Amino acid sequence: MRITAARVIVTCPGRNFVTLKIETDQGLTGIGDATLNGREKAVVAYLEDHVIPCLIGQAADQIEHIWQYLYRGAYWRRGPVTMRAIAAVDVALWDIKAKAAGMPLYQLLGGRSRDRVMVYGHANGADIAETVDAVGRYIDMGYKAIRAQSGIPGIKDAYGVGRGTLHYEPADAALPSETTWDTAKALAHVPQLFEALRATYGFDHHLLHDAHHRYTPQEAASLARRLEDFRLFWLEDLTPAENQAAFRLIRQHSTTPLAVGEIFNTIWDAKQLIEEQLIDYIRTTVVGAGGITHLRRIADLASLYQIRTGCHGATDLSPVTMGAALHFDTWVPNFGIQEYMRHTPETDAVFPHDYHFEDGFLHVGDTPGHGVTIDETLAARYPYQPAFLPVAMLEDGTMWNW
Ligand code: GCO
Ligand code: MG
Repeated sequence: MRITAARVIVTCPGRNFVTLKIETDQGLTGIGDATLNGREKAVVAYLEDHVIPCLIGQAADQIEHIWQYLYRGAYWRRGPVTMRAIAAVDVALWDIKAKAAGMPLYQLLGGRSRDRVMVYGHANGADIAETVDAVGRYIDMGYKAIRAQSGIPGIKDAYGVGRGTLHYEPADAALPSETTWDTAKALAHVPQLFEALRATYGFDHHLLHDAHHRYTPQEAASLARRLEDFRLFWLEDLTPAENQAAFRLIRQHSTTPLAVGEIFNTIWDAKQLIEEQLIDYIRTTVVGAGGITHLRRIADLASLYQIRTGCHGATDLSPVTMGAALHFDTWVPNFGIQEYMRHTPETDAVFPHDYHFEDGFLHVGDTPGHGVTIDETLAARYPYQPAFLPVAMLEDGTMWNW
């Protein structure tokens, strides 16, 4: 089975998505997600100019060879653009292989390790009272695990606080919007949020929090320690992880479980964090790190150290990534949790899929392939809209980590 054609489909049913469709001489097709939030066109150009020409004529069933061809063969390795392009090819080829086998993708990976996949949703509010109410709504919807973020007095547009309740979208403007950050205010506020949540709902649900890379290692250690009594499922991205050794300081001071990795591209970004057991959950997902082929290597390394997966699942990862991730989650032995930010009905209509949510869990479908398709006629009705992620600044104008 040879690859005869491949093309990129860009659509914006409320937000931008980049999808690669691969066609074969057997009539089988497959799709993969290549969306890189706020930098979509860079991946489109990389795919169209540098990847697709190399794919035509290759054997569609040689997924590993094509992966190595695009990774080693490019000479220029890693990086979010390259690895998302590779992921799109990889997922489309797994989709084709599973269709050819007449099996859902999780069967090709080795079959089920579980019946269903626990997910967490995003509850947010302008202040603590609103977030407490939002968490209650997620509990009512059946969620077992909920991420909680709230506005912080004195901080303009604190990370994670949406404008709508369910469909929070950070990439919201044609140029980056400016938000502010103040660590002292956040450190005083976040423990109050979790105190209020535990006082209201008790300890029967998992609670999570995302610090979005804002703290220094020392500040991160102090926050992790102060949150211990509220028994979080995890505390995410406490400090930027380019310096993996920075997590030693946090680890020495707290037993709060730590999650990192949504912006990692390869196993090398996580190697020290995993080998020194500096984290508890690895957040990298299919589209972020070169597809199923590479993500399973990261998960296997993590499993040696009892580190579990917690795949990134924000709305900027399309339903194609969510579908592929659910096959991965259903198979991976060291599964932890899956993030699930719901897509809008418009997005769901462009990407028909066979997974479904029930009682706090996502259930993978049994359609051959990864179970997600694209309605190209509908997709064409939603042209690309420029949208950047915000930037964050301190009060004096110093650039900070968004
Ligand atoms: C998360 C993330 C997202 C990111 C977004 C950026 O934990 O879900 O931090 O909300 O900010 O994916 O594109
Ligand atoms: Mg995050």
